[in-house]
Amino acid sequence: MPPEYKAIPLNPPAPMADADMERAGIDYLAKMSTRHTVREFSDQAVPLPVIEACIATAGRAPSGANQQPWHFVAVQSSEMKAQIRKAAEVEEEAFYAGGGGDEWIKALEPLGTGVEKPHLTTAPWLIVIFAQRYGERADGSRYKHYYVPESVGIATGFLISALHHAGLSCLTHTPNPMKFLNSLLGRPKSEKPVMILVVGHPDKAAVYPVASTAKKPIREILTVR
Ligand code: IYR
Repeated sequence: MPPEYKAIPLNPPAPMADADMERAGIDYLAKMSTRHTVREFSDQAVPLPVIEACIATAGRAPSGANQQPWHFVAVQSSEMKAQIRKAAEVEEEAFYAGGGGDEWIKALEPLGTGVEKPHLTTAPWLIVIFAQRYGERADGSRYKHYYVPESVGIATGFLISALHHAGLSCLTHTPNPMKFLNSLLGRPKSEKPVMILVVGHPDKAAVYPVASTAKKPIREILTVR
């Protein structure tokens, strides 16, 4: 072992009985099956500690070489949300006017998306997720980050799951391109914005697309060898 390697005992809990494991797996499936991406949010406030706890959970995700190549900006400022909405809608206008290409725009039809993004100003929080393409030391020198998209994807999954567990809804929003978020939020050019998570309570009249209920069955997504 290299001299840098030090380890501490895991001290795992007693293994669960097979039937309890299955129950727990099925219970979690039931819980996650009630998660739906929504586009209509209530303006009801959500306290910062809730958001902090969920982002701390995202920070527990595994990552390439434990480099944790992510940064989250939680935006609650109305002015900033309005700026993000304005910039995002400019880009969506170009996208839906044909910039996205016919095939892409057609694929989105069953999901009811469009240019208008009122949720960007209604929801109490926008969490902007940045991927750190490389690391920067205090002296400004750079070091490589490994498996950045995979790591940030896993952390985002943890975050979405934590938000749902805390009783909140979210919408994964990806205006394209998103470069404007660096200057707006003062993030360095080493970071690439990958997603805006719109977070809050759903509006009482929120709906979700019928098309989104068509999940691939386990037999299609799983092969056991
Ligand atoms: N960014 C656009 C388009 C969009 C793209 C995908 I892929 C989606 O799953 C949903 C929307 C928008 O937010 O409308």
